Amino acid sequence: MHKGQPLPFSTPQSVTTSSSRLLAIGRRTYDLSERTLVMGIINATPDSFSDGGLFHSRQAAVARGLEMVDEGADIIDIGGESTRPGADAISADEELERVIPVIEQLTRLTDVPVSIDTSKAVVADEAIKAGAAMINDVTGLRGDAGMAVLAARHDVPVVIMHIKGTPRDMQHAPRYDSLIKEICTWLRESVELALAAGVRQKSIILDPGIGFGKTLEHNLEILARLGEIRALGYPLLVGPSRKSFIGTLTGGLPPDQRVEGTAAAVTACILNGADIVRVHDVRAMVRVARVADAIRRVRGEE
Ligand code: HH2
Repeated sequence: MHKGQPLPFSTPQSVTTSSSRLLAIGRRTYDLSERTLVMGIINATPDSFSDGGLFHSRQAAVARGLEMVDEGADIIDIGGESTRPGADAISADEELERVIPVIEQLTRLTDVPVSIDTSKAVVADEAIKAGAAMINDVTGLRGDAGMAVLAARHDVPVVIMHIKGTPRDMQHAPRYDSLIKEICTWLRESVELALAAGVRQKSIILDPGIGFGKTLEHNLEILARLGEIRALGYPLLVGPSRKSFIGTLTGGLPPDQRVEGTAAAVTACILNGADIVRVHDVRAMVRVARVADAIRRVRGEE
């Protein structure tokens, strides 16, 4: 098995060495000290800011998932509820109807792990039963009191993302006295909540939540100071892909024309310590990640 390929779990290669940082997701174990993982985004929604409506049909979502696998995705993240600023919440039934058939079909066709992007425990539960192997919760386990226990019960990795407010109100003039300190304190509290519920330490991944209750300046400060968040000691996931701060910085380009801006942000993420990047443009960002990883390696950092 050559470098860069996922290691099958429980083979001799997957034994932890002092320099490896292993993350087991479903049937795969990734060594985060080797390279940055690329998580491909599928929004099975009619209204997502970046690709709304494109993958609303089951067939289109599954086809895009398989395409992302070919393009080199390490994880496929499937969400059924848009979290764009001002988005309306939807019912659990509607969310389940959107995501479960896609997860069932996709996990039958690939062993690249699927993550469920939801803040509802009942959706995460059904998604895992349908084949998902990871939970991505944009409320950092605070949106649903049952989420932490559910993650512990299924013993799956969980992404704890920072958000200030709710998707409905998060962009109404967000203010921080000390941005990075407040994010770190908030994430630490969610980690405590997870551990108290029985989530294993090695299953926790942190995310500063680009665009979730943050201004343009906040997003830039987070990207520049990611190392301070990574110092909390957990793998770091960052999701800058096609977000509005990139549109603003590039003269108001619409989401589908933000690929170069996303490439710059992904490079910054990797050079500043991201372990996983969550992106729409998988083929392009896998290439970006390989170059940024090579530069990071020269600096002698994992
Ligand atoms: N961003 C979005 C959704 N989920 N999860 C994590 N962990 N980190 C993120 O930055 C993140 C996320 C928003 O982007 P997108 O999924 O493209 O849009 P929408 O929420 O409108 O579906």
